[in-house]
Amino acid sequence: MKIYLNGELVEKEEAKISIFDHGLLYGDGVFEGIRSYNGIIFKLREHINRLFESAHTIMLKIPLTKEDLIEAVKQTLRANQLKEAYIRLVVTRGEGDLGLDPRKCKKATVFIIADKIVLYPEELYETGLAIITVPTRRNVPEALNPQIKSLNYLNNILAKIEAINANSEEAIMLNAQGYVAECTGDNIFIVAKGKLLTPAPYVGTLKGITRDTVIALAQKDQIVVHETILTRHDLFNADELFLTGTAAEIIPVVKVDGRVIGTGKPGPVTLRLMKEFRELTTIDGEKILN
Ligand code: PXG
Repeated sequence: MKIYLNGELVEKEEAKISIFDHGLLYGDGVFEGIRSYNGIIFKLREHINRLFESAHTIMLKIPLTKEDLIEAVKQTLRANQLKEAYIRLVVTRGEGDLGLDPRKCKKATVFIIADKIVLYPEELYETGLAIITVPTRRNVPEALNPQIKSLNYLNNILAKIEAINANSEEAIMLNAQGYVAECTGDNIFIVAKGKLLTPAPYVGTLKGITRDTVIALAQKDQIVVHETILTRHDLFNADELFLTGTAAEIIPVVKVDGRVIGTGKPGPVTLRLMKEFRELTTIDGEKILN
């Protein structure tokens, strides 16, 4: 496996960074998880734009232009001869000293990993997931805005541990007020009375690229979409519920905290969006070879 590290492609064993890197010492950095389908990188520009926005908010200077970074992602995929891949793009504050002061970090560290994609079993897309709400609340935007895709994932990892302890594949996280925010690595949607509803980003969610894509597909299908405030009661009484994320794509949920959602089977709107999303991944994106 070849890793892109600070402008060079190196073997995995040689891809090493300093233990003084503030990405490691403090989680000071930003990242993206991107996917390629049959040699087409899905929504690459949207991911690059979000990376630059996250970096801008934390005042981290990415030492490459957007175009250079796009080229570096393609180069990494070509070097690994991967057509179906999960791509991890990471920019850290770089090497500093033991203090928090980011001014000590003279140059950001940039690396790109292109690996095989690990998928949920296909069966789960047919039967749907049973998931739970966990006690750990999503970070409040006033402290660490979930819209920043930072290397600080401990909040989500704590929630993931609670889900694992309860034998659940995913965890629904509420915000500090008790409204539904998102899952540990996925956004949440419900279908209620023919409308598609999802928590607004100000509730405390990442503005997922898959989320944006699903909103656009639904609007094209003339489905009314609301970015709003949702309670657990809204989830329990929804007609359909599904999660969205780069790795999971669109995955139906049929049970939340023991309550059956709708008919207990993936619903028609979910199935239609899943089909349309999969079609889109075959055509919409940046070709690796060009
Ligand atoms: N919310 C959070 C908190 C995320 O980290 C999403 C939603 C979905 O966003 P996209 O842009 O992918 O539609 C994410 C991104 C994992 C894993 O291993 C998942 C993410 C990030 C890192 C690891 O499950 N998901």
